[in-house]
Amino acid sequence: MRRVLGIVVTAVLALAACSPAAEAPDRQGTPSPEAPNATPHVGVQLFQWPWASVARECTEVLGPNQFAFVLLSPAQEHIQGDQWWTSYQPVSYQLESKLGTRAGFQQMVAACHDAGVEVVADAVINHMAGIDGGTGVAGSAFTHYDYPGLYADADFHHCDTASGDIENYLDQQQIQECELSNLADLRTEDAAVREKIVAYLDDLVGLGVDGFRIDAAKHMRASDVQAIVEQVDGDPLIISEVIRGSGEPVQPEDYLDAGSVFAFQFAKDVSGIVPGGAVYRALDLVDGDVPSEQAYTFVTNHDTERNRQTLSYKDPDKYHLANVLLLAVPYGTPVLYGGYAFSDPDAGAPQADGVVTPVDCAEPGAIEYPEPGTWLCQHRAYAGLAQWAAVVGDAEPQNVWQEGYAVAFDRGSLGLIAINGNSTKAIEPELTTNLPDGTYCDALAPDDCSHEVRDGRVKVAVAPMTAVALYVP
Ligand code: ARE
Ligand code: CA
Repeated sequence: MRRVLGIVVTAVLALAACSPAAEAPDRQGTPSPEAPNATPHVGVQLFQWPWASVARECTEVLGPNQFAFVLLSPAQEHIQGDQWWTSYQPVSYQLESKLGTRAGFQQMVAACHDAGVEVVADAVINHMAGIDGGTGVAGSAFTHYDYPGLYADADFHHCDTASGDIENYLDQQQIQECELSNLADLRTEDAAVREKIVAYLDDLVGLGVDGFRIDAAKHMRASDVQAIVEQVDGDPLIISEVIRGSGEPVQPEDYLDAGSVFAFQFAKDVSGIVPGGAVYRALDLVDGDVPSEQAYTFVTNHDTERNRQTLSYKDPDKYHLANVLLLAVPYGTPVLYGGYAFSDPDAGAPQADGVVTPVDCAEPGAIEYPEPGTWLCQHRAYAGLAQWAAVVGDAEPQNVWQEGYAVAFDRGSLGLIAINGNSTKAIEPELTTNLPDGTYCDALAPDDCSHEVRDGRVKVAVAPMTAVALYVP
């Protein structure tokens, strides 16, 4: 589907290129008949958001701002506990969790689709729970290797490291057949296990889910992941989570036959470029380690914001510019992030009686040091830039300008962005641009419509650690 959209944008750009500048809109918000069709491609991970809140976000924010998809937290029944990571310890494949009920899930998918937003579920299929036993949040009793009606002891690997855990990431067999933090490791090579997993994923597809994040994909053979996803109904988008570890025998590229992968390398690179002041190197980011069409790029996810391997809301200015770069450069499919503030990395989202309470977003950027448990909704600050990204599509950077720690470029003839990575000095360059003459608003500050393009030139004032993004609406 995304490939088809790619063709559409190319056609639209070809048309736009033919339309004389004089016919272009001269004010943002009053598109002319020649205004381009936008191609949404930006997604957002709404970490630990309950289904009802996701539904509302799709309707009120994501759809209207041209977000393409939302990535959910796991939907299946899980162990009890206040920590967020209970979501990653499945107990059964019933869609009853701290994030909502099966009916709520179904309503959420429908609401998102009505708003034009696709839904990507988080599929935890490498393992079941990591504790000795208990009762899941929907009432299913289990022990470590026994999930009545689903899996029994023979469905799990029992590897021979001393702890039963992965102890050496240089050993492929350990990575894939030992336990990741004591999590009961499914024999994903067995037909009977695959059948159960496929039935679970088919159930989600039946509810309208458009794609899957494959959690801990590194810990399943790439051939297992491929065999499983090939059996799933329809043609869902597949994004495998395979963190590149240097020298490790299992790497993201091994999973490209099964679909796409998360681009952890991009997250690390962008998190290195911004604090080092090398924002001018923005366009180097397009040389990613996996092909652009199969790379899902991000600045942070729920793991890296906790282990500090990438920038996060805890680095306000730098995180902001990293998110700008994420959407500005033509590499991969960007995934923004919306989570909650925390001081204890284990702390779950605000909840009552084991159920996450409705999301109440803080004003974007309003609080520098938010209280733990504050819903940050970081993605909302980029709603305008998501529209910018939808309009520029996959157009190449042109008219690249660079000075000190700042960089600016057009994306084709429909959008321009200027990014100032200097932490103390404002800039005000006069740039050459392909944008048609007119008055433009800043996608990052929609109330600022002071930007005048005349004869292919535009002067933009950019404060330290901020950006200005203009586009043809
Ligand atoms: C929790 C407790 C553990 C306890 C376990 C079982 O923290 O102490 O033993 O429960 O009771 C999440 C949390 C874990 C949590 C788990 C289950 O992060 O803390 O364990 O849920 O509740 C590797 C994997 C990668 C994985 C990361 C975390 O390759 O797939 O570790 N990421 C996904 C999710 C996580 C989730 C899981 C997988 C499990 O995104 O949120 O765990 O479903 C190098 C290697 C990487 C390795 C990385 C970290 O970089 O190259 O491969 O990532 O180190 O170890
Ligand atoms: Ca495994």
